[in-house]
Amino acid sequence: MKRRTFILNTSLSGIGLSAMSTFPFLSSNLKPFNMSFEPVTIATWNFPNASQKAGEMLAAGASALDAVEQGVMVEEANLKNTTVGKGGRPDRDGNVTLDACIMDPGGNAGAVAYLKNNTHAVAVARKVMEETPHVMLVGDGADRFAQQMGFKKEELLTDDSKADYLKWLEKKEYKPLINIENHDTIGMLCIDSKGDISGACTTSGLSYKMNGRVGDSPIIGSGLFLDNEVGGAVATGMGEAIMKNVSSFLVVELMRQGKPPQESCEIAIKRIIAGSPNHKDFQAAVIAVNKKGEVGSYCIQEGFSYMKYHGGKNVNFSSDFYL
Ligand code: SD4
Repeated sequence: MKRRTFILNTSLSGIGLSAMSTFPFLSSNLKPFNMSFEPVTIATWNFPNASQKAGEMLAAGASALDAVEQGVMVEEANLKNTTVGKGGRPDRDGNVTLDACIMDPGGNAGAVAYLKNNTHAVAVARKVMEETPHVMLVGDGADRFAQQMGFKKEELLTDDSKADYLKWLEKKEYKPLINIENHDTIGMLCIDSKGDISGACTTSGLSYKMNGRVGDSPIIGSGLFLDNEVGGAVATGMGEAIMKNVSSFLVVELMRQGKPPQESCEIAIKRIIAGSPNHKDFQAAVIAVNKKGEVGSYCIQEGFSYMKYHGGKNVNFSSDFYL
């Protein structure tokens, strides 16, 4: 045993259950024996089935990585969700293209962008993380890789999303709406009973975007960032603003400096606002959790909410907002 590990294990023995919240800075390999943590799941918007799935998996002992993947997959498969997975609205040329990413407690990351033929973009992103030397695959390469990994080709445009698209074509007006009407991306963070954190973010992006457009959701640091020593953050809303400010990374770095998740989220959103004279016209939101399980959330416009599953309770909270 290394000397530092020995000292920590010795000095923490007997502290037991609350050791993680007392010593949130401990990395997995420095945690004392017999320590457990009450798992936490948080997720953007009001998707109770997704947070319930992840929360129940964590309660049954699943890893944060498995729980976060399965949790967001609930929304990818939800045909009523018009901004995630199958049933997501297409770009202006009628193509449904998905963006997703995932991170594990080791700081490993996988992402796909402009994925055209598979509902579960997050599962393909996980394969990129685990089966390739790369972090991100896009377009045809991502599609080919998914098929090589055994994912079956699917049609992502549904009868409903096709009907909406045909209606949109009548006017071809491109105006991102502010809240849920056009933003249902799911970003999720899970902390498991070992105190380890994982995160995922998955979307079909802005409805009727330009062909080829990729937003913040699959970009590590923008749509999602985490550090197992500190905590994690996920973002939703206008991807261009979030990317320009690398908002999820910023939130985690602020928490690293000791700021609580709520203050960290507020600073990150105010950074976007300060650089965007048109911020009244769009939504941007971040949620965050630190290693003590404390949660924060902030956004520009009223109307954003997030789910939290903790201690068997699955609750939707309205976010604080700027305007
Ligand atoms: C994007 N951030 O592609 C995503 C959109 C989003 O809820 O969050 N929708 O820009």
